[in-house]
Amino acid sequence: MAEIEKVEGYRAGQTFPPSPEFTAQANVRDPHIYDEAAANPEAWWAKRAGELRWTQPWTKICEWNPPHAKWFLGGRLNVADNCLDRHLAGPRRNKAAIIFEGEPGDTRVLTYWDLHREVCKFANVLLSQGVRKGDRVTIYLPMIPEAAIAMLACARIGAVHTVVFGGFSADSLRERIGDSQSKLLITADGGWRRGNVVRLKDAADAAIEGETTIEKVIVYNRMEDPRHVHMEPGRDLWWHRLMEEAGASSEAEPMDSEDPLYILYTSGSTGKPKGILHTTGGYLTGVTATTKDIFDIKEEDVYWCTADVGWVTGHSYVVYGPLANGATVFMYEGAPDWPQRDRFWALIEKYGITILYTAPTAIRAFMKWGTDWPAKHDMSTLRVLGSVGEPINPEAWLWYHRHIGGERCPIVDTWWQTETGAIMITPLPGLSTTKPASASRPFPGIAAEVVDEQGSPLPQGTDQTGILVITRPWPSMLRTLWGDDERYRKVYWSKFEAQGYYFPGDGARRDEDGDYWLLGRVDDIMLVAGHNISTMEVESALVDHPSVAEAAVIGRVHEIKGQAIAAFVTLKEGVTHTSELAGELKSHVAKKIGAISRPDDILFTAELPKTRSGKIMRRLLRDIAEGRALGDTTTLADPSVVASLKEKYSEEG
Ligand code: 6R9
Repeated sequence: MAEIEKVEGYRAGQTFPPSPEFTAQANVRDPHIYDEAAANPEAWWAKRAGELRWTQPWTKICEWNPPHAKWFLGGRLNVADNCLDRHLAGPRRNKAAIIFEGEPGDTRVLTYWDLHREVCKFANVLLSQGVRKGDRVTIYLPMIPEAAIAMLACARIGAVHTVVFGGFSADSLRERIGDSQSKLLITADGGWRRGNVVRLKDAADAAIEGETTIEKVIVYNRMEDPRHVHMEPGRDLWWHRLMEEAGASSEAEPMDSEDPLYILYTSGSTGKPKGILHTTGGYLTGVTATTKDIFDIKEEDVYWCTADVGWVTGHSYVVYGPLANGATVFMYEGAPDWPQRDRFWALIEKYGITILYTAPTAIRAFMKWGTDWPAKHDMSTLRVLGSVGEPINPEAWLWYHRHIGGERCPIVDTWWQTETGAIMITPLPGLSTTKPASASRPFPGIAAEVVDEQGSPLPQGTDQTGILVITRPWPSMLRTLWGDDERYRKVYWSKFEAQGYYFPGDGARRDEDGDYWLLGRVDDIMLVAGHNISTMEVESALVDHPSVAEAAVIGRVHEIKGQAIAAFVTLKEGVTHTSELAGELKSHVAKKIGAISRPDDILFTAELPKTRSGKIMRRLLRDIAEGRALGDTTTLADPSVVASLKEKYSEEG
């Protein structure tokens, strides 16, 4: 297992129990909840669902017709009512629901009262534009409070939102609008990114040019002068004009527990994006319970999840989970290095952020920029740190622990997917003794297993790389793929059809203690001379070297070994790449995890190809290493990165 070594001040194999002070105040401190939930998962989830406000109780907890599940059948509730109205009766009424800072430094605070009013008014705007329960609404906005307002307003009237990340192109937006058959589009004239204006309205216009299902476009005026924005008469309407006329009284639509809440597209590595469908009662139960237990949310917390609302993390852990818990959510529009590389740390100091939830890709960038940036700021308010999106390397985990968490904050490394709706494998911060790079164990009520290709469980503590499966339905699971149930069955349920297991597509191992180690996508796991080697472990060994900032490893076809290991490496600032260093890195990996894992090629690069949510696209690196034409690059943050890598590889490789 990827163990720490050679990090100053830490021992190999060191584990991190929560401090007694943390445990004493934690929302969850009784380890028996694992047993309680395992003994009767349905009863346990029903208990968690009972923490929400239902306007009609359910008559049945779960109905499982593999691969289709329904939860809390017959129950009625409204997500916006639970996130807003429910908090207005008590002291939360005047509490900050959203604290916002834009990239240029503009700030806004919306109390629960304010947010409720805005959502009610916008719900009336949607109704006035002909949106009805079940209709799809596409949201294409920057990271501003209006994104949450638009989502909650849809939920309030029962419209199904589909949020498209504001960094996506007109083509991606067109495809998602077409697939969801949305009738209304909500966008803005623009947003800020590293001092530049991202012109969302131009992309929106291009996306609906010609044949489209979109009838109306509501445009939020974020930039200076609305007169410079092209508005199509009869189709485009200003958000602020509509809001001036909208009434503030609105009844939340009592939704059936299984009514759709949203569709969110995930770009699989191949094929067209999958429209993940989430419904109402089970989803809200999952995100509410996990937010409360895993982030240890308290009334006085200022919680910051740095994900954009365009990703599932933004749906579940910026908007629905925290607001359902009545938390104060901090929202920031821009880049972490604008105007300087300490923007995040400055924000933490300024707002007294107590809980930070971010991604390994961001942490590795911070490591690369050096410790002086965080050291400049007082971050003593922080008390819980979270990680999501990719396996976190032990080096990055320890850096986060020391330089951001001041060695006092528990780290919750949370494994989950757009499809799972809510966090599935995670520490509980007051209970779990964590190990750098292990996501600990399934959240109470979640049943997971690590199996071999045949679906037989692998013993704990084995060296063999297994496949992660979820063995029972859970409330926040996707219900299907929008308009393509066949693909839903095929992608997630056909691999272990006989056993009825959900197949997430990730490799994993379980150690002697029963802790899970997530090893990346199964497609990324290499087979070198008959050995399964996880790309993640080789990457972690590389990142463990003091010169390396980030690494991406792939297996390329090799005549003799089946696959050979190619590593794409970015170096820390100020380090020059030499062939000696390449040799040193190869030996470093061999020494750390064994000669079989020694990389055959090392290629130094300034950037790695990543998706817009920061995940490394190893598929494209395989295309490069095997000299193929590049596959689909539309989801890349910066397509020029792969083009220049391809050139470099053919020169050096
Ligand atoms: C929430 C989110 C899902 C995939 C997932 C896995 C990877 C996410 C992880 C992790 C290891 C973690 N992943 N969290 N791998 N440790 N803590 O990221 O959803 O965008 O759908 O991606 O991300 O490979 O299967 P999504």
